[in-house]
Amino acid sequence: MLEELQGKGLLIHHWDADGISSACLLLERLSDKNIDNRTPELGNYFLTEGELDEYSKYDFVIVADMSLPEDNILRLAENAKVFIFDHHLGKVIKEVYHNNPIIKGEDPDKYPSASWIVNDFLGNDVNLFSLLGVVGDHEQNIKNNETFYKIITEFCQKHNLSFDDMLKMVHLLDTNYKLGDKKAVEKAPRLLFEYNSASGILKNTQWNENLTKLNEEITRQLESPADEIDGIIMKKINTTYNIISTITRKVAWESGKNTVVLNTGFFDDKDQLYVRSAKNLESMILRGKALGFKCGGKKEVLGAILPKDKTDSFVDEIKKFLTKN
Ligand SMILES: [Mn+2]
Repeated sequence: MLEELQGKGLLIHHWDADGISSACLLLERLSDKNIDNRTPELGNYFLTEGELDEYSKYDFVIVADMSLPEDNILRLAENAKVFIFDHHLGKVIKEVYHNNPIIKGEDPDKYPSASWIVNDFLGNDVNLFSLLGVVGDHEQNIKNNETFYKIITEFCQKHNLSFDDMLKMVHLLDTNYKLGDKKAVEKAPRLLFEYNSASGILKNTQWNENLTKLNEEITRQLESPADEIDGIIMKKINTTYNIISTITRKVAWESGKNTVVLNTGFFDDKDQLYVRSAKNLESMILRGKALGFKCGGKKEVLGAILPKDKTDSFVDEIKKFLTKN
């Protein structure tokens, strides 16, 4: 299906290890085509007007590991053939080729990453890139998925790798977006298939330097004191790095308490908010969406991007929600 594509193509992929691995697999298969790859503005789960405009010159567009809004997809489909490979929740877009087993009711445990879905579609054997996406999206938790942990373990044994090597590789890939380096994210998929091996990835000097820098910043931010109000840990940080999820996880796991982290330094005009709680946060995620914020997460995690003048009131609502019985 992809092999028959004509003209100039664009691959739009998520900025994380799964998005990069999925892009690598697609670019490898389409290496005889004229194809560019881009990730959206880091932190945006949609395309801007400028991006939509620029991307209207392509003959085909492939989207990997991202659930872009339906109106974005339909805009792209006005001029291009569009293909989506994804595993995020959302609804089927009938007008394009939409390969997302999860929204068609399949078991998410059988399709744990976009890289796995892409690899399956391409008819490849299990390989490093199909598994890096899986490890990237689930980290240690994949050990609870019997089928996939077995596949990963067998692959590692065969290639003389440990699970920690796999984790290290995804952490290295993720340094690019965590440092806010969109260009480096976009270079990564082609680098991956040039390396075509774990050792090339593990030895990438830039990514290793990035990882050291990020770890230093995370340690520094964790050392600054947090407030505790009514049993809720409230931590404010100001960093240009995209490390809020890591910070929140560490603070919450160490304290064992409901944790609210606010980063005022990532966007110029917006704040990043992250919440971890033992209380089911789904109603607050819906509340955030109803207020028009970019807001998502799962039962135990809420992430939101808030216009700076709305931050205080939404944080207050979260605090009230967490303290009421
Ligand atoms: Mn993914």
